[in-house]
Amino acid sequence: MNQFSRRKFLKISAATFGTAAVATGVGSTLSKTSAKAQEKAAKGVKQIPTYCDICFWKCGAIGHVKDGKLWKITGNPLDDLSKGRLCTRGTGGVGYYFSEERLQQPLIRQKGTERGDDKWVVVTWDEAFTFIADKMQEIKKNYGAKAFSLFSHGQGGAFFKHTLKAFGSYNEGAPSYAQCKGPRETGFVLTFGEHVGSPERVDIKNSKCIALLGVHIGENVHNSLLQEFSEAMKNGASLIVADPRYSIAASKSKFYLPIKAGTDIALLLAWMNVLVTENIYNKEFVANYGIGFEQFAQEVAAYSPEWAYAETGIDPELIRESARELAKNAPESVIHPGRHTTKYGDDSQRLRAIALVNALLGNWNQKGGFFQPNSIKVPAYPYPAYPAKDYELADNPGGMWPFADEAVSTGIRETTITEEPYPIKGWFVYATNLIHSMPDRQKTLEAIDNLDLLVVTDIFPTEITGYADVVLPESSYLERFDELFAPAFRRPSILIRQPIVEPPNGQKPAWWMAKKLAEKLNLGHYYPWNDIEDYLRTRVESAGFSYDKLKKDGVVYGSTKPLYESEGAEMNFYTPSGKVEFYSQQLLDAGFDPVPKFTRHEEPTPGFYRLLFGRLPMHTFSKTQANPILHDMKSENEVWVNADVAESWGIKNGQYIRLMNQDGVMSNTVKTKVTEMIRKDCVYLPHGFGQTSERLKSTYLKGASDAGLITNVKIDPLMGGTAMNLNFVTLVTEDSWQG
Ligand SMILES: Nc1nc2c(c(=O)[nH]1)N[C@H]1C(S)=C(S)[C@@H](COP(=O)(O)OP(=O)(O)OC[C@H]3O[C@@H](n4cnc5c(=O)[nH]c(N)nc54)[C@H](O)[C@@H]3O)O[C@H]1N2
Ligand SMILES: Nc1nc2c(c(=O)[nH]1)N[C@H]1C(S)=C(S)[C@@H](COP(=O)(O)OP(=O)(O)OC[C@H]3O[C@@H](n4cnc5c(=O)[nH]c(N)nc54)[C@H](O)[C@@H]3O)O[C@H]1N2
Ligand code: SF4
Ligand SMILES: [Mo]
Repeated sequence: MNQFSRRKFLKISAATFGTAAVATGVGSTLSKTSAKAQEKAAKGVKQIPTYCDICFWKCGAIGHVKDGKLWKITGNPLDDLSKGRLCTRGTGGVGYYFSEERLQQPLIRQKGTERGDDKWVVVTWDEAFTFIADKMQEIKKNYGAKAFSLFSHGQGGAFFKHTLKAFGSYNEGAPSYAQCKGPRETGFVLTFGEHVGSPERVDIKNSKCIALLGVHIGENVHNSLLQEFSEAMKNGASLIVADPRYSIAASKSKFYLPIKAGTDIALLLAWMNVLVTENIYNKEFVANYGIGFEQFAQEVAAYSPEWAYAETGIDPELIRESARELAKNAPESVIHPGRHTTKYGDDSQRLRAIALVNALLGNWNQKGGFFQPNSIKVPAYPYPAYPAKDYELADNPGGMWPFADEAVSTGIRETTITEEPYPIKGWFVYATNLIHSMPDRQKTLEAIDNLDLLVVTDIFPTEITGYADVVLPESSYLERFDELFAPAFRRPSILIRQPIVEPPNGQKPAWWMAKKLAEKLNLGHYYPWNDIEDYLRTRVESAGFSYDKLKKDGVVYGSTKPLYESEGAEMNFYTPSGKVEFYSQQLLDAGFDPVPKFTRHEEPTPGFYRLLFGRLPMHTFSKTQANPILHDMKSENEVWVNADVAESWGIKNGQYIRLMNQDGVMSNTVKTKVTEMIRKDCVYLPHGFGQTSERLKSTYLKGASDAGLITNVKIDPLMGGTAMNLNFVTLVTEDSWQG
């Protein structure tokens, strides 16, 4: 890194100077005083509360500006999600500011080039918005306002959504649903009538027994979750981990179940079987709140631990003992539902099975199980009404996925390709690298090919920006105000994001871009506020809180309602029956299994291994690999290969190999991690590496991409999620890829 070269240094210090002033409210006076006085005023340390954007836990944080320069970012001790500490990624977040690879100016694809040619013309903001607005009007004239879709993952997406709705465009999607937590929400809503939500409502710090099936807490780092998990471990909670890979969490477990990938439903059915047949389920909870238990009990009678052994490879005694451990500690025991649940195509049913075991433990609204979350309803800004939506949304035409309760990103992609029920001709992509986050990349490219307009807002020249017609460079979270964050958690709260430093090259925040675009579209009246702070103040004050206090503390809290039944939490279940549905009539009516069934998934042929993937503690998806600080910690991933398998191939630890999938797609070179800590029938690759944007030099072809190898996808018939653990790879050594 040469970010401290003199030129850059001057640029940074000048930039920081002005912004620290804004944040402390002395900007106007500073501008009138002498340079010397300004210098003096900039001395010392200023602390500006905000919330982190390196992942979607959105921890409360404090930006420290020392002598006018960005110094560090730490956890906000007033905030429940960070508890005063940030994770490695949160701390390293400042690297975004120092990166020299950031997008700096708006770009328009050069006339006469193809999407993906990566040939650009630098334009002014005004030129960019004129270009976009003209194109939008043309598309609207030809296809209607419905021919647009927003894809977004991040707080700033709210402003683009507002502009698009004002234009009459309601279509949207995000990979954080149909490629992530969708099946979990469906499985839980079907059973308990409520979402798990984010942050998850799991009362893990009070749990006496925790089970994790394919949830790799420790590598998956969601700050307070990890802190609470450690607290529970310290307090002697027993841990059950089912994972084909000996994860960090597995290394802390009392029971480690090296399960064959794709067979979790068999294990869950066997646990239900043990709890019911040994009569150790929570009878009071089931009697008070359950419905359909008799039919359910009959169904699970068939799934003995011996039956499950044949599917999962887990010793029947281990299945029994672990089920008894869960029961012994109930209701202070919990199966954490995980988050990234789009794995095999029957995922909503797998998550329903997880919900059902939890229901047998009787842990809903109970200490050590799931608590009843609290949130502050922050009233929307009083905007003019949007034009009526007189068309069906394009993400789930005909409601073909009847239990989807958010928009299906890959459904929009499909509609864009097929033009059924109508053409989608414009995509707005905000802070989501669709090339890396939606599986079956060819389909994404095919859909992009069918567009008349692709606008991408990002902070780096990532893969998705390469296919754009217009690229809008956003200021990073360290440099901007943003939408408020009001999580549903133990205590109801509102958090604010505010600038700590000025953007290094005049990049702009989402709210500003969305507002300017609205003005170009003659929709300026949809932004009756002039400054983002007017907007934020109006909303915070209309929720009954002091905006000034929020700015000063970074977080404000409302009054907490009871979390547990024992404290008076109401036991309402928003299912059709108003009960916990052990047997689901609504699933049966829609043509699905009322109690989950086990289905066998395709297995790898000899010489192939199931491709599993997950997280590294120091990176988030594909969005942090170019952050210079986090890049220094880990610049490429490694593929985990079982030691016996590696030996049979003659592959040594640290050797570079390639992976080739069942469809002949070959990965970039990747280092092998030869280990005993993974089953022989799978390999494991941390997600987010092997990026292919040549303009982003620090990440270009560093490591291998799981996303590139995921060409086989199954769609969850309940909610439209794309299952991604259905791909098999073989190992290719240098002599063969060269020969
Ligand atoms: N550091 C970091 N933390 C993050 C994120 C990040 O990018 N970086 N992302 C956040 C987000 S949005 C999400 S969704 C979560 C994702 O984190 P999790 O919800 O924990 O989900 P996965 O990534 O699917 O979990 C991967 C684990 O599942 C195991 N596994 C794979 N297949 C199977 C199977 O068939 N059965 C079983 N029992 N185990 C299996 C893998 O070996 C691996 O240990 O992480 C969150 N936390
Ligand atoms: N193969 C595979 N696919 C997956 C997963 C997986 O593990 N493997 N995980 C799935 C899961 S759980 C999830 S939640 C999704 C996540 O999917 P995405 O949300 O699409 O995650 P990223 O790929 O990191 O894309 C984030 C993009 O935002 C940009 N960015 C970062 N900061 C800012 C900012 O401040 N402003 C703007 N405008 N842009 C910014 C980054 O440069 C990057 O291009 O992916 C899903 N898809
Ligand atoms: S868990 Fe880490 S990366 Fe995520 S918001 Fe919190 S500090 Fe930031
Ligand atoms: Mo996710």
